[in-house]
Amino acid sequence: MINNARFITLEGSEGAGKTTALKTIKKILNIWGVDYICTREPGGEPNAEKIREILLHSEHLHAKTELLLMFAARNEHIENVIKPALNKGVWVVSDRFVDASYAYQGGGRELGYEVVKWMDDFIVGEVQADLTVLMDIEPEIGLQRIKSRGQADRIELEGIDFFHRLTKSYRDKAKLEPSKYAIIDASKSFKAVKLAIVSAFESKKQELM
Ligand code: T5A
Repeated sequence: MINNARFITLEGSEGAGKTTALKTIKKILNIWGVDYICTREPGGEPNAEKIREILLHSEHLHAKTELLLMFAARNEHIENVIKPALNKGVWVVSDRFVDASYAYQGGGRELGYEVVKWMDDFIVGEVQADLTVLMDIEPEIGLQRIKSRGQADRIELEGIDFFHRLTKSYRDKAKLEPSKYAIIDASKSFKAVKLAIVSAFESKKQELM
């Protein structure tokens, strides 16, 4: 934490409902009277958005290139958006952050935990999330939900084993620091998911405010 501002991240496999969850989080923060910005990864600022294009729409990328580009985009995002906001006392809500690299590149691409941890220490350092909302879902359900959306990006085209590995990595990471996480059963109905998020934020309110 820098000043009193808090850093909240939203994570989960494809189609877990992060975009939908973000709407609920915004409503909660509005009720709490918090000054906040919403951002996303990969992206969130001009250079990082250019890197996002390469990441999601290149025909092929080597796993190590993918990892390096994720962290290159993240460095721009941290230095130009996240740190300045937190330093001004503005909360930051990011749709994905470093846990996605542990899950997708460490787990999915099988680069392993240690290499991502090294990059995390080097690039993210102390700018760690105060709260990570993990939208936990079995990949088959999430992928079914996004099937009708049309053109899939490069990562969405991976096989089911990739998504099983990344789902496990998300869960394993959350076990390392359980108090930092709100794990939401994202397979439930819209209403049940919304209630679970509201309840998780209520129970963390004293700690965060
Ligand atoms: N990536 C990212 C890495 O590999 N490493 C990294 O370090 C980082 C930061 C980003 C990609 O980059 C990868 C991960 C991703 O593959 P993106 O376009 O930003 O790509 O995609 P996602 O973040 O995956 O976002 P999605 O739009 O795919 O998923 P969401 O936001 O989780 O899902 P959402 O809310 O759009 O919902 C999907 C569908 O499900 C329905 C919604 O209406 C929607 O149709 N839905 C529900 N249906 C039934 N019940 C519910 N409870 C529902 N909730 C939502």
